[in-house]
Amino acid sequence: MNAPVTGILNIEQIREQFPVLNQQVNGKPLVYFDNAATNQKPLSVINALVDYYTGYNANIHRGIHTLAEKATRAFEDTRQSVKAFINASSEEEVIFVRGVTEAINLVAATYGRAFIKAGDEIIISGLEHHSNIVPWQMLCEEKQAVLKVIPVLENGELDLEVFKKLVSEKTKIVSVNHASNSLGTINPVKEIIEVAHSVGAVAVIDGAQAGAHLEIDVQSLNCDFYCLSAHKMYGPTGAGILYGKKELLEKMPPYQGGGEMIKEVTFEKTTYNNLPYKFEAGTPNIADVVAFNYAIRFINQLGKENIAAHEHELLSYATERISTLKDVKLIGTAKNKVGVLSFIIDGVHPFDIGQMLDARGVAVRTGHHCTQPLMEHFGIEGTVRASFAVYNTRNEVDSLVEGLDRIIKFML
Ligand code: 7TS
Repeated sequence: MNAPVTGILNIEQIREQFPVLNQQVNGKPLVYFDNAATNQKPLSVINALVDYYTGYNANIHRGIHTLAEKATRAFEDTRQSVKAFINASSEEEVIFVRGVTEAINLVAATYGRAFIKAGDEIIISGLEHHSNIVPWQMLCEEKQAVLKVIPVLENGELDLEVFKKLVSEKTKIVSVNHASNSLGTINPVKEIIEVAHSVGAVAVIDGAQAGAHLEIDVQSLNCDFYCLSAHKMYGPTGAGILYGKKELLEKMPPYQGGGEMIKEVTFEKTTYNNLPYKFEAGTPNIADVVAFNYAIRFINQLGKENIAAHEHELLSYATERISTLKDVKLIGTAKNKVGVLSFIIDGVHPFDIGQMLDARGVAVRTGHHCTQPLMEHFGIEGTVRASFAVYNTRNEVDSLVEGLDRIIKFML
C-alpha cells in the first residue's frame, strides 16, 4: 500500500473498521469515491444499530420501564454529543430531523411561512444543491417573495462583491452551503453570515458537505440555522439535525403536529412542548440517532483536522495526477476545497466514464449532482465526481487515474 500512514492517522487501521471496503466489484478491489453522496459506516456505528435492536429497542420519552429509559438516554446522549460537536449553547437548539433536506424544509415551512411577506427577498447561491433551492422557491411562490442568487465565478467560488450589492433591507433570509457537493468549494460562510446580519436577515447554512470535513462552531459562525446529515458523517441514513438559535426557534410555529410536540391537547386548544421537542412530532428515528453518536465519536477520535489533512493530501495528489491526462477538464478550482474532484473529458459522456470506471471497481458519481443550475452555469450536462473520505488512499487515486487513462485511450 502506497503511504498507508498520512500524518498521524493510520489509514490501514481505519480501513479495517469498514467491512464494506473489503470486497471486489467486477473482479477488482472496490475503490469507493462516492463519499459526497454518502460515506461508509464503521463497525462501531453498525454495531450500535444491532445493539439497539437486540438490547433495548423501545419508544422514547414516554415510557418509565427500563428499556424505554435506556433508549431515551441513548437518544438524548446523541443530542449532547451534537451540541458539543457544533458548539451549540444548549441542547434545546438541536432538533433531530431526517437530514439536511428536512432541516431546510423545516426552516422554510415554519420560519419562512411565519415571517416572509410579499416583496421580501431570499438569497441563495449558484452553488446550491436542489434541497437548498426548491424549498425557498416553494416559499417564494406561496408568499410572492423574490429569490435572488449569488453568482458563481469561473473557478467555482462565489462572487461576494455581487452578494454585497444584492443584499438590502428587503433581504430576510440568506441560505448557502458551507461546502459545495459538486465542486468542493468551501464558502466563506462567516463573512456571508455577517453580511446577512448587516441587513437584519437570518443566515441558514447547509452543512451537508462540512459535517465530516470542516470545523463547525455555530456560536463563532453566529449562524441562525445550521443543517447536517448523519449519513455524510459516517453515520446512518435517515438522521440529521437542524441547529437553530433558541430565540428564533422559540418564536417559530411548530413544523408537524402530533405526539411529543405537545404539552396539552384539548379539542379547543393545544399548547406546544418546550424546545427541542416542539419540532419533533411523532416517534423519531431512534436507532439511527443512537448510532449517529458513534459516528460523531469516530470523527472526534480521529480528529477533524487530521481527517481534513488526509483528504486534502489526496485531493492535491488526485488533482495533480488527473490534470496531466489529455482532454480532462477540472470543474471547480477554488482555492479552498473539501475533497471533491469534479471533471469532464471532452468527447466522452460522464455516464460512460462512470460505467467504465465501475467495470474496474471504481465507484464515482456522474451527472448533475442535484445542482442543475450550477451545471447550466458551466454549460455542461454533468461531471464525473470523485469525493474522498478518511479511508481512501493514494493507491486508490492511482486506480482512478489508470482507469481514466485507459478510457481516454480507448474512446478518443
Ligand atoms: N446539501 C448538500 C450540499 C448536499 O450535498 C446534499 C446531498 C444535500 C444538501 C441533501 O442532503 P440529504 O442528506 O438530505 O439528502 N448531496 C448528495 C450528493 O452530492 N450526491 O447525492 C447526495
